[in-house]
Amino acid sequence: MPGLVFILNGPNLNLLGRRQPEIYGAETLADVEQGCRSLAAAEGLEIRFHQSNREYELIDWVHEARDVAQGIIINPAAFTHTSVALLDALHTFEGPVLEVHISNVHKRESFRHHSYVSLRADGVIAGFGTEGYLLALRRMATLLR
Ligand code: DHK
Repeated sequence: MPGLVFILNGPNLNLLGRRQPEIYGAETLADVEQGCRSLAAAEGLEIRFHQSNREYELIDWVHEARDVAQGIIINPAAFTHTSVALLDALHTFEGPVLEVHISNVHKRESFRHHSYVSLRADGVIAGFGTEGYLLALRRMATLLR
């Protein structure tokens, strides 16, 4: 399918809106998905939006994206800082990969400053709140044009 983008979300993001709202904001992941769906329609893109607390599920979606998707937007959440396996999976994907963090990870604990995923990502957005997903999707539309 032309213009299909996977938007993948890692652990604890299912609690968005209820989890440390002073850091991650009041929007829920369903709100984020809805915003992404509206923008994707306006940009002529299709999206598949997924969240999992399990590393292997995120890896399996990256593998699935290899066959059907043109781009990946990923907020790996805590797996950002720990997962060589997710990095390796993303290295097998040929299209653009954009990494999103809701919070400004560089303003937080030092263990959040390093990202394995950034070794593959074509662009990184951090600290723009949930609006970061929309910015990433706009950039993805440009890259896939
Ligand atoms: C989300 C998380 O769950 C954290 O583990 C990351 C990221 C930051 C975010 O800002 O979206 O360190």
